[in-house]
Amino acid sequence: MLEKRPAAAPTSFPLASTLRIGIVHARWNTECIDALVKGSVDSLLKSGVKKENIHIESVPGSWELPHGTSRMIAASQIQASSAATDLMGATSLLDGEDSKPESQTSSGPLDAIISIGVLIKGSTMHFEYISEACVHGLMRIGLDTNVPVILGVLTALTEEQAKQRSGIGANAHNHGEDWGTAAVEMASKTKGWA
Ligand code: DLZ
Repeated sequence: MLEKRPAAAPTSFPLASTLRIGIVHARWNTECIDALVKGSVDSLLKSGVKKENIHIESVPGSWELPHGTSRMIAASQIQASSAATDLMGATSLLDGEDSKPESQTSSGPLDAIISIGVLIKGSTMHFEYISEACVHGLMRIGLDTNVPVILGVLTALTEEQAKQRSGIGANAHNHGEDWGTAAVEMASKTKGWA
C-alpha cells in the first residue's frame, strides 16, 4: 500500500524561533477542528516556533476561510505601524473568545498561515461549492501575498473519514501535525529565498 503522507520533511529549522505563524480555523465540526488546531500547534512548537508567535483566530465556516486568511495576513502587515489590538484589526471578524490580549502574542507580519476547516459531504451541493471556492481562494491568497498559505481543509465524504484524518480513533492520523511542519518549512524557505 502506498504511503499517502509526504516523504520526510527537513527536521531542523534554524529560523523557527523567529517565525510568526497564523492559524485561522472554521467553527463547523468542532471535534475535528479542535484536534486539528491542537495538532498544528503541537507540531509548530515541536519545530521550534515560540508560543507567543502563534496567532489563532476563527471564522464561522470554511466558506469564510479565504476572507479570514486574507484579513489576518493584511492586518499583521499593518499592525506594526498601527495601534491594532488584534490581528483582525478594528473591524474584527472575531466574536471575542479567541482574541488574545496583545501582551500574550508578538506583533509583526505573519510568515505563514494555516487555514483549517472540515467540510463533510451532505445531501446537497453545498459541499462541492464551498470546497472548490475555498481551496481556490486560499491558493490565490498565497500567490497574491507571497505568504505561504497551508491548506488545512479536510473535504471528507463521511464523518468517519474526517475523524480519521483528525487523529480521532484507532489508527487515525492527525493531519494538523503535517500542516504545522509544512508551515515552518515554507515560512523558513520563503524567508531564505527573500
Ligand atoms: C453551510 C455549511 C455546511 C452545510 N457545511 C459546512 C461544513 O461541513 N463545514 C464548514 O466549515 N462549513 C459549513 N457550512 C458553513 C459555510 O462554510 C458558511 O459558514 C456559511 O454558508 C455562511 O457563509
